[in-house]
Amino acid sequence: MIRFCPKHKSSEKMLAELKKRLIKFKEKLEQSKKQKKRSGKRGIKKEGLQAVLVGFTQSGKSSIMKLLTNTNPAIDAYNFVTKELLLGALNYEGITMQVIDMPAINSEYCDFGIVNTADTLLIVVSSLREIDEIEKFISKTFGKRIIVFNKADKLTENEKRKIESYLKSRRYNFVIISALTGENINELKEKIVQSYDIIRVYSKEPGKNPSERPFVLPKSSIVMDVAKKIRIPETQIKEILIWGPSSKFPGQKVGLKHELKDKDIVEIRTK
Ligand SMILES: Nc1nc2c(ncn2[C@@H]2O[C@H](COP(=O)(O)OP(=O)(O)O)[C@@H](O)[C@H]2O)c(=O)[nH]1
Ligand SMILES: [Mg+2]
Repeated sequence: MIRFCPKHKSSEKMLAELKKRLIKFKEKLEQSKKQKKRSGKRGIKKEGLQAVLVGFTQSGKSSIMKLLTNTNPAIDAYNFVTKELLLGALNYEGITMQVIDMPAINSEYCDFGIVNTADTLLIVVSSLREIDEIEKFISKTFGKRIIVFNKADKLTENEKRKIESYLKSRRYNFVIISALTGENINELKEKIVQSYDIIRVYSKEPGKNPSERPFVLPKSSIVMDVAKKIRIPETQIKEILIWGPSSKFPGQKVGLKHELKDKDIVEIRTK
């Protein structure tokens, strides 16, 4: 429009206005370019089930990351060693989950875009007062929370009991572990799985052992959902037998609408 605007006295005002708008527009363009660069730097796509390790420096996040996943993060007695987040896969009983080792929650490197959207927060502490401190940083999160009290190897039995009863009284979902000795690491893995709204269901063929890998289904799934996963058409089904938490007795016969529970075993017999 500036180019086509007639250049004479009566259009001066209009031309000045247009030039002002052009400068503003260029500024905006520059800003949005910068923003794109910034957010593109650490674009990690959320895939499946995601847990993120949060806590202060030296609490043992990277040591736990190493135990949970196939990664090899830097672990040090220096503060703020982790400056970039690290992505790893946790394989547990046939389920694959994403775990993220996040730089210290109070450092500029902490990515709250990820912390705020994670399914599960692993709140790593080695003293009780850290919990309240961390909670100030995670008010905008919606993931389930697990307090991971680390460095249990440094505690006496008496200290452990006191910490346990405090955490119970606060109704925290917690686990007391040691990344050094590996104490309670499996309990931690189990708690991570249970924090997601999923159930594990094993299928079984007549006369055979249950499958090694479970089907991972949303909570309150029914037998029909498993039949769909195995691609057995409804009309082909003769009977359904069930073992595990949702059964009244081992090998109970149920219908397609039977609601499943975590760790159920289902046998679908066809005609
Ligand atoms: N005694 C003991 N030391 C630990 C444990 N976990 C981590 N540490 C030590 O604590 C320091 C910080 O560990 P690191 O995993 O780097 O913590 P981060 O800063 O939270 O990532 C290192 O010197 C570790 O060896 C544990 O369970 N017991
Ligand atoms: Mg670290």
